[in-house]
Amino acid sequence: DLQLAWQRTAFHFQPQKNWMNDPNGPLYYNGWYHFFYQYNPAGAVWGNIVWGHAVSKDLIRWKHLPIAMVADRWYDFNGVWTGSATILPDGQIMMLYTGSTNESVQVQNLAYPANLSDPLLLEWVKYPGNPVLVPPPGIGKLDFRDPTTAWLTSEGKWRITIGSKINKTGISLVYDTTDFKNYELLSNILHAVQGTGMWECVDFYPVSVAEPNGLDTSTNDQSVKHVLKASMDDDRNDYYTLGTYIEDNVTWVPDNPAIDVGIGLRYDYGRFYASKTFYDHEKKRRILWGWITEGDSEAADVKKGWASLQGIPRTVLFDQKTRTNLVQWPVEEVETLRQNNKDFDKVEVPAGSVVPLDVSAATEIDIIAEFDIDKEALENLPVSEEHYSCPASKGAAQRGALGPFGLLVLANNDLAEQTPVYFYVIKTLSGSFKTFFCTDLSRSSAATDVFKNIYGSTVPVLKGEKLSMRILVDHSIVEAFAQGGRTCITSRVYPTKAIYKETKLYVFNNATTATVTASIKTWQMSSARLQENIEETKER
Ligand code: DQQ
Repeated sequence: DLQLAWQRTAFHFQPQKNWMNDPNGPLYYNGWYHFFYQYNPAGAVWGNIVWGHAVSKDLIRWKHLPIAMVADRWYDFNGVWTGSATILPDGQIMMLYTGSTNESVQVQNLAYPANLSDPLLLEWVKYPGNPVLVPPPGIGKLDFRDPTTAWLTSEGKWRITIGSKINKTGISLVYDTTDFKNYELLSNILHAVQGTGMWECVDFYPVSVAEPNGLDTSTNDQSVKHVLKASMDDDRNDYYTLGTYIEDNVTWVPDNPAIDVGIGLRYDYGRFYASKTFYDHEKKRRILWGWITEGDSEAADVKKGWASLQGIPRTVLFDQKTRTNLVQWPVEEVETLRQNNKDFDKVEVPAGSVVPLDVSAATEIDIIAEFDIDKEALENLPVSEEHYSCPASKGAAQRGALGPFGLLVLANNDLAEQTPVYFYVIKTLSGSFKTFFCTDLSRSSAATDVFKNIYGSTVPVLKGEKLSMRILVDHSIVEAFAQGGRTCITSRVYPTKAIYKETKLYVFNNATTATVTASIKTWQMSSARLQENIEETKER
């Protein structure tokens, strides 16, 4: 089936076949980036979970390795679930992961490389004393999973946190250890938020408020804020909040309780779940991996023989301009795939128009676009909907004075299929502007069995800044970043007509009054997988 075959990506991480979910234990060791992931070796649906493993020199071109850990002990018999790596100062690697036992109890286990002088870390040993942690009193047997990377306390102990819930309150438990084998449960919890349900895949790390680089997980001084992230099992989204970690109290306090974990900011307003960061000490950056689920039917996944992608790894930094959010940006290495640059300088896009962009291929493309709104329109903008929201709007078809405008990706010739990625600007009752960034899947596919959400949220725009977006399109995935990565939207798209040579790119402006001027740079992306590329070429 040509349409299903087209959905496989050219430069996103995915196993050769079958089901994948959460990123696990990412780390940099001895010249290689290691990536482990939740994997079903037996099919394209969730189940039989083991740890897949791959390595790369650049986070983009991956070499698949044998499965790192299988479910071969009573304490992980029902699955080798999610975990995190800690690299000790002496170079040892401690891998803590959740096992679902033969009785489906969630416990934490320790594993380590059999041979640290093997840079590929092919073989993993499970500690004979496993499990190292079982659900403590008061915690449900099914509510205790996904240990974090450990960080050092000022006393020199290692500290981890593990997500859970009590009734409907999401919480994160804290343990101290010196050897990763014996643990002390602390009486304080790191944080709790009522009504948020089970916290999966908690992540906890410092960001520098002063420097444009990432920080080792143990860094803790006056120049940091701490990010707490939880993956909400109830609504399947990753929420993060900036705050302060108070070591003595073993607690973390959000900067703004109104946007606490599970209430406020999301890493991504599309599909993005169970994410995890690690510190890349080689390049002094913190890198975020996120699992990108499918938005088609399970039957389609079974038919194509695979399900899920990982997003392009992103560098994460505190936004020193707004000071209210993080910025996320695709790792710079992805730019090594860029070729055939085409620039479209100052394209006038009058209200209500669509302008084709002559790029030879638009299925594997990196796009950067900047928009200027004509001044008069901005000044004369009437006060509009105080309560615009991407998901609650009519998408790119809903016209306002100052938007929507942006790009139509994965579009075909007659625009029967199109995925608009756009800005929508309103003037609020107080007279200030508010900018929204959205992706509209409602016309993305003629297929009826795929999700057609309208995704998005607000994006902070500071005085004097142009509106800018970056979009990575790779067959069935579209990753969109606004204002340098303040707001991100990842979508899965399943066109039936806008595929292969029929995939086109347009700039559009569906505002009722304002003309926008767009400056757009595009690059065709070469494949990160040489072999698959040859196959695909044959197919065409
Ligand atoms: N996936 C794992 C769990 C985790 C969940 C099981 C999140 O450890 O809580 O595959 O997607």
